[in-house]
Amino acid sequence: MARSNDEVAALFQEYADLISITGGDAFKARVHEKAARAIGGHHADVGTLDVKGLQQIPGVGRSIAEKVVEYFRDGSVSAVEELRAKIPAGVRQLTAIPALGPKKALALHEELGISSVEELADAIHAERLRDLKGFGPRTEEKILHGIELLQSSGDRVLLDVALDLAEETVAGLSRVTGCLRCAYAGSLRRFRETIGDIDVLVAATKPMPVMRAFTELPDVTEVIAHGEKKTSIRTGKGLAIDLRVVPPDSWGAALLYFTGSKAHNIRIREIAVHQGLKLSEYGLFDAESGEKIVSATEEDVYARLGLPWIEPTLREDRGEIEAGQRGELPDLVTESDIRGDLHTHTDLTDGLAPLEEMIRSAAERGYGYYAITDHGPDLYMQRMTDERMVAQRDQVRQLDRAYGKGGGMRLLHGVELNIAPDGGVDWPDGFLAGFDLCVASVHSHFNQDRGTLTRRIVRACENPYVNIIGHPTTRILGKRPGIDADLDEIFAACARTGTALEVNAHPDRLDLRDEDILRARRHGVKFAIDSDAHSTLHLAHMRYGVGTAQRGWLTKEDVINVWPHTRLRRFLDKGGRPKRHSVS
Ligand code: DGT
Ligand code: CA
Ligand code: CA
Ligand code: ZN
Repeated sequence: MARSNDEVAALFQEYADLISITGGDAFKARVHEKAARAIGGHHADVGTLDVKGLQQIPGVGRSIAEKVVEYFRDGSVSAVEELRAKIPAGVRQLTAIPALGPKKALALHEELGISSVEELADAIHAERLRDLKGFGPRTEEKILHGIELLQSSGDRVLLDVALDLAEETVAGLSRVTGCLRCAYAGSLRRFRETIGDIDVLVAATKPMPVMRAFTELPDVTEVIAHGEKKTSIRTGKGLAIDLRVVPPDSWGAALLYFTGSKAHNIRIREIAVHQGLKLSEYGLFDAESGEKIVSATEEDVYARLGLPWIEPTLREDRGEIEAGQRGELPDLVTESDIRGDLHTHTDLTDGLAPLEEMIRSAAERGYGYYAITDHGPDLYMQRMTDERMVAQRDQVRQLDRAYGKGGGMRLLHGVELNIAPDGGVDWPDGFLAGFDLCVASVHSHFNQDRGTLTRRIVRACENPYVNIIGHPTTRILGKRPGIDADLDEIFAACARTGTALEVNAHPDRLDLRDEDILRARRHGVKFAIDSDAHSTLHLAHMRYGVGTAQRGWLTKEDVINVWPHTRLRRFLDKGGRPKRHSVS
């Protein structure tokens, strides 16, 4: 994915925020926000396009295209710089607080002179916001909660950002003469949802050439430590990378050690001690003689400890060691097992690409089936109508005939319904019966009380046409906490009604999260790992969903979009719901 697209997208998003903060034209702000999304999801690197080429991107007009060119020519955009100069950086920082929009941020600055997150927290505690219009005790509470969320995500970054950087780093170091093996380890290899720092491991007899090449990588902004065994750098995005170079013979032991987790390492070291052995990043040794026993591969080390090789995504000391000892490790779902994507959008609603482009990209991924699930009419601003939906369905049916030929990719026409505050959805049963599948998601009223929220989602599960609960907790990492509902009651309802829970693969969401997946699985729930793609690029997010599913111990049997088309269809039938017509 082109990093320059992300940069430009972030710049225009900031510009839109700045326009709003300064009380500028709301329409202009929206136009730039839309352009930010379009550029972020564009398949080609915008740094390589000229004004004309840029204008081919939907939502990008002449003035925006010129700003993009200016950015790559001068390294900045004067219109953005002008607005930046008007607003103290602290006020812009305020808008990063979930629950605090640009308008409120500006009011706080103008009325109370607040210009940093710390000053805001102090002002709330001193009850100085009470007299301000539009800031009740409930708003204060929400802001404080938002500050907490912002600070707890601290300096950790999202999985996709870290993975892109790690893959570039590994590719760069692998080219250095003398680098025999190179891989990333740490939380990234375990696919944790956020990453503190990247850990890279190299096997080489002479460490210094690799260490030097590492400090000279293009993105390095600071060398934090530079040595024979370990070198640490900081990169442009603030993310740090630790590099360890080990002798080739220690590769397996080192990879095991630096993959972690710490809790997993401690457990296997205990097992070693019980057997009169000593385990370190250099190998497994006899505790008394100090003689090395094994160290070359992870398999060797695990085997000597009486364990099968354990998938990195399981290494959290959540029972994987005991399961390994009993020979009962789960046969985890992998990305190549995924036969299709069951939650995706087109430009009929808020997606960026037209139907045919999305379908073509899905076919290129080798899928056996693919569902289009644009938003229903109840979601604010989506302008969906019955006619548009039916027209899309006709198109999908036609494309299905073309793509499905000779065992190709089957197309399912679906919808992402909006779960209303009372648990109802956009359409009555008669209309829903025309869809091949329905995803249903919560998109508003996140703050209902626990009982209401629980009943709301349970009612959606009980709808005979709802097949998948989309992004079930609605959390956005670092921005919005998950809803406060009784998840166990929801999981039980899913199992009872034959409704799958989504593992939303978008790196901002990863919802359900690993621990909730583990809990849901115990209820016997089935899952759908979906990209929720709003552009062709997002289809590739699937890998983050699969990693998260693995962390939740999911097997092929648990995941409905691993199943063959006919078995999937049976599941979608929810035990014989009334159908308008059958397509299979
Ligand atoms: P992060 O960076 O916060 O996302 O999480 P990790 O797991 O990548 O942690 P990090 O970078 O501090 O260390 C990488 C691995 O090195 C960690 O997963 C396990 C191993 N490790 C680090 N410190 C210790 C330790 O004190 N004891 C043991 N047994 N292993 C450690
Ligand atoms: Ca790390
Ligand atoms: Ca580290
Ligand atoms: Zn969606």
